[in-house]
Amino acid sequence: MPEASTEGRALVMGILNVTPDSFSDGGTWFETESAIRRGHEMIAEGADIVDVGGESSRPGAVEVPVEEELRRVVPVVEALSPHVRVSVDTVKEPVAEAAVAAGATLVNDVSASLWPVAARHGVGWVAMHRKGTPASMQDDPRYDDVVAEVRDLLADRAAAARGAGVAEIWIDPGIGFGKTVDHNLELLARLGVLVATGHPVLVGTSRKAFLGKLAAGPGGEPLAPSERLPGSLATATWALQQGAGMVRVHDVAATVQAALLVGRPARIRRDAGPSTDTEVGS
Ligand code: HH2
Repeated sequence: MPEASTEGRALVMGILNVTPDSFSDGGTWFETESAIRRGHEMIAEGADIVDVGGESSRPGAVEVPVEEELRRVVPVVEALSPHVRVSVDTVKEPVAEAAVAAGATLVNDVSASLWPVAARHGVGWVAMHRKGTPASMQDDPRYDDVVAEVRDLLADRAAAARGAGVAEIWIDPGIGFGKTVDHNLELLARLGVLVATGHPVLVGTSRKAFLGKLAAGPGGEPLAPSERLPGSLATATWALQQGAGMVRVHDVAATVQAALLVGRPARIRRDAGPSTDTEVGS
């Protein structure tokens, strides 16, 4: 199971939304040709996996009919899968099936319910936690203990998938899916609880709303998605340092650069003792 790239860093999954309405890149890669071009760009930037999605899961998103989702996703998966590992971001079984037939080898499933598809075809599966549906999930979500609830659901689903014969299972806390800012922060703070399940952990914080709110400060105007790169990098780096094996991001080049650094200072100190290098700015 691929939990590290050939460079010894954690994996970076690049987000490719072939949608008109995704919260950050909606409309940008909606045409098949521009989506394929963006996929190749992400490969050049170092993406280990390209995650192709044809339906937004942002709060309030409108459901896309199967035929339309297939039209968006399948040609892009077909074009990219000879060049890079491709995952399909869908909650619909027929779309997952068609994407796998077109070359996807990982089903990225925000509903944590499509493991039978992965089992049937011998591909990997990402189980993400969410509470509610896009229509309602941000209406006052509540938990007794968000970390325990997320861990228990994901561990149950992963056990079912393992029992069905799925060999590669990732778990994902589902940052922003039925969670307040504090829930997201608690999940990040105690990510080790998910890592301790023994399943590889995927985390997606990229450009999400809580980063815009936190950066604005109390009473401030939330930052737009395009202004959230610093928070995206900080939280991706944090997640990798806590033991996540993969991060899902819009900004592939910057994240690959950050991921290369994770754990490196500690390794250098351990291997070589204190540095005497005083070089500055070069
Ligand atoms: N977040 C989004 C979509 N899919 N999959 C996983 N495994 N983890 C996530 O955190 C996750 C996900 C939402 O982000 P995005 O795809 O950028 O937006 P939209 O749903 O509006 O297309």
